[in-house]
Amino acid sequence: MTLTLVGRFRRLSRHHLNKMNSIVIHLTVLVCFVVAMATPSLGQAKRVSNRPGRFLSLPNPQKCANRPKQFSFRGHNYFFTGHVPQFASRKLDWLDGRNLCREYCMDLVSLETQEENNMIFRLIQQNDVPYIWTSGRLCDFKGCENRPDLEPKNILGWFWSANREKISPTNQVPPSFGYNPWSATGHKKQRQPDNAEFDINGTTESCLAILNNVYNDGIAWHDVACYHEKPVVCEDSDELLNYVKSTNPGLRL
Ligand SMILES: *[C@@H]1O[C@H](CO)[C@@H](O)[C@H](O)[C@H]1NC(C)=O
Ligand SMILES: [Ca+2]
Repeated sequence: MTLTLVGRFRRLSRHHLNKMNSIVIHLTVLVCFVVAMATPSLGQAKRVSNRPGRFLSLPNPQKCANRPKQFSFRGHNYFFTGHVPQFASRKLDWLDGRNLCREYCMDLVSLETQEENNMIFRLIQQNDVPYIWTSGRLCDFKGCENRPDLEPKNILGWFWSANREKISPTNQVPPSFGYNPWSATGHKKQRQPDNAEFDINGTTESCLAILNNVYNDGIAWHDVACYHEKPVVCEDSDELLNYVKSTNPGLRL
């Protein structure tokens, strides 16, 4: 059963990756700085306008070698900021959350399978965590235009920024899942993603958070404006680990 699901997921991933070839090329370059740049252009500048241009952080080899490893899944290590003494009270906006993880050769968690999603839902439930950020991101920044394959954006425009893998159509049960992880309700009493804050004051809900029963809806995925501050779960980034490994021979990661 597990093997079947794994095989099915791998095939699917490859299929996705094929479809993703062009977006990967764009995103590899673009995600590196446009996501950072996109924040102000999405109307979220008010809260961060006193900060200079924001960019993705580079990994710190020492931090990578000593990164917190609280639990692991399929060869990746993870940590929850709430359980790291020095970060226990930290709440970060989405980009700062990515950057905290990235210094440790990690990135915000990506939830490509039900098994991994259940593991994170359990962490949230057992520790009564109100919400966390994931690496999920709406492709609504520069470089995402003229992409019929990403339309309509609210259904087909989501991806995991940590590895640039596409997220299944938001209105369907993802292939490796037995349920749709997006909440069936929210601020507008509609299925997520609902881009609700845009209707309130024009701020796009471009980032994927897991909320714990905020709308009496259990633990579920929501699109949320990226400036909100939340604790995060970091997950090993193969890309950053490989980069630090190749530039620091002998370093034990
Ligand atoms: C938009 O509305 C939300 C929810 O009321 C509020 O928290 C946020 O500060 C507002 N943003 C702006 C830019 O006015
Ligand atoms: Ca929402």
